[in-house]
Amino acid sequence: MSIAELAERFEELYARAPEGVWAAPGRVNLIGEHTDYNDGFVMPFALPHTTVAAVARREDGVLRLHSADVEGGAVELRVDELAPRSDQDWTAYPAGVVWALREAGHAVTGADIHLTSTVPTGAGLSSSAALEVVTALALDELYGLGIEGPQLALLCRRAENEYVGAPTGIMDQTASACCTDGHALFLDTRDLAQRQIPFDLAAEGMRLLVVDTRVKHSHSNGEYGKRRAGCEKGAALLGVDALRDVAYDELDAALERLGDEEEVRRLVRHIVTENHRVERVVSLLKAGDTRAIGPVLNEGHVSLRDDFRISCPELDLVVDTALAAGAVGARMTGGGFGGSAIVLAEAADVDTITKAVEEAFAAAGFKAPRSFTAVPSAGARRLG
Ligand code: GAF
Repeated sequence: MSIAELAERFEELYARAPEGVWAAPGRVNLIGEHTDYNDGFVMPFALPHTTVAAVARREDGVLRLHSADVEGGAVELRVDELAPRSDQDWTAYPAGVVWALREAGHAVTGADIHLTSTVPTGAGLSSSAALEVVTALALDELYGLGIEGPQLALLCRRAENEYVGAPTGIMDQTASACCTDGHALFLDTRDLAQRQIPFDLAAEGMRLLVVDTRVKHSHSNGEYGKRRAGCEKGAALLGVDALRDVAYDELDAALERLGDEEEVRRLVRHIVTENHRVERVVSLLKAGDTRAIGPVLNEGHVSLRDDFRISCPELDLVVDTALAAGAVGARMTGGGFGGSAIVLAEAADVDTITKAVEEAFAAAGFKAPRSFTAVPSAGARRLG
């Protein structure tokens, strides 16, 4: 949908013109999974897929939300009655942002919002973060709040953690708010220090495929929270603030100290080795050795599958099939239990790999997967 069409539909819905149109992207994570609530490292990049919102302020305390992608009329809420809720309806994300802004002391007195999104939902590509960040950016600008990207991301995480009730880390919101075209974002989730790492696969004759297994994942099903609690238990048993504080070369000693806490040992091993993998990928990319990140991605998948235990047969099948068909590297990406896998491949092999994965899914009786080539794209911005 064009900006003009979105604005036109806004006028039909709300009988006035929007004050502006904003976009925020979904993301794919190259490496660094489940490290973001352990004060660790992550390395996502923004997708070209975005949530686009036409927005106008209101002064009467009313928040009206409408999505072109969902049946039905606008949902009307009162900003002073917003309170944490546990349903996962799409309106919880923008409403949660308004709630978080007001909790932080910003005098947001209402808004009319009409939006549409090309970010696949339930595919582990951060459609919820895109929805939060586009709302936050629009309201930040319209109300003149002057909140910078990283702070905007923190506010959106608060909406997700406290209003929606999903115990996520800071990666997705930061990726949507702060990524830049042609780069992956190396983020230290402890102090939120960022580095934009050039990531231009096309220039090297390579591609990064995203394969959506179409197994819907959900953060609220409890498994994500269980992993998080297990990591926190590990940090407590080891006497550190967060698992980030366990150095890679101290891992064996740390595992020994955990004795027969088998499950915690596995979680700790994943987090410590995953942080190390992010650092390795950063060094390899800096050295221009892009193909060498393939085996690091593969190790990441094995660690998520066997230690963190958040893969599923469909994700494993994408990874195994892609590697057998000549991929340079492959792994599941995002929160796990479904969603998407990424496949790093030579451009010339993409069709063969895509076909092999489709055939393997058909042979296994799985739903047909959906694949696309991911190009590192811009973060949240005003469109008009
Ligand atoms: C989800 C969460 F929202 C992120 O914070 C992160 O933990 C990710 O899963 C796993 O790396 O996307």
